[in-house]
Amino acid sequence: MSTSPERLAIAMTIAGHDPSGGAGIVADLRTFEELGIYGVAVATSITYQNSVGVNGRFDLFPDLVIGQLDALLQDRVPSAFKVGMLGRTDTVAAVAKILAEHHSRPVVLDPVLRSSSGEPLIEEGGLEAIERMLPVVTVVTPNKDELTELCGFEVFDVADVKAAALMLVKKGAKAVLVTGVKSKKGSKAESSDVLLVGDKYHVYSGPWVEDLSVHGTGCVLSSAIAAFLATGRDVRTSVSMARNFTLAAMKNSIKPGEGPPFASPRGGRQRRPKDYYSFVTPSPGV
Ligand code: PXL
Repeated sequence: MSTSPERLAIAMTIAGHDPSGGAGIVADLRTFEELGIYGVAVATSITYQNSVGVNGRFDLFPDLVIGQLDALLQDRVPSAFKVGMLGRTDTVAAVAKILAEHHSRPVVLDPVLRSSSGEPLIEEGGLEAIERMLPVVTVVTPNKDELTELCGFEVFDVADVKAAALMLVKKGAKAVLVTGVKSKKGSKAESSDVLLVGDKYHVYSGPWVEDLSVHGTGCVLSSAIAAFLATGRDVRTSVSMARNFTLAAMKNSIKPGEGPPFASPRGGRQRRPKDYYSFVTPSPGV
């Protein structure tokens, strides 16, 4: 029997569309699905990209974004929201206003400013609008570069990151997860993620892998946190489980194009009858 509508956990992503599926709403929906959560998706921008890079983008007008969002919310309020690329500054404000009306549901914000290949994914002025959104945010997940832009000073080590994360909590976020901070343990380089929940810090460290340029990790991580929050888990548990999920997605990355590999939400788990099919030359006609 199917899960009754009242009991079905739903997660909503509000983010850009990356047609190659490496990032954006496609990667978010794959993540929700893998974690047993029914996903719904509001597109904020159509990006023109493949695995190599971003050719361009068209940011949807706020009315188009809010139209999608309102339709979904009139039917059912999701158990958790994930917010990613928003494109336009006025879209950031419009989305923040609606989320404020649903403040009993957790919101994970991935403050997307640029693509992995360095193209801007938000209008000028968007950064300030994202900062104003923090009071409705449960967990904000900047990488080191996004954190630098959000807090206005360069962050180098775990101590700087802790101070910068505290600034974001003071601006209203309930928790901050900073990813990809390079630190040293003896002579070995480490990659650390720093979580600040309320006034408590948690540092997760692993070996630094120099050439680990896997695309879509930020999208998978933030969606996985939203998916675990949607099941009623607390922030610390959700972040910890989502980190493990994302590490598996990175280790089992997939390379569907000429550019860097993509994080694979399936994370090496087998699918029957077999994994992705190999390409065969299709025969013409029937
Ligand atoms: O990886 C950040 C990101 C997020 N969202 C969308 C993107 C990208 C990177 O390209 O296209 C839609």
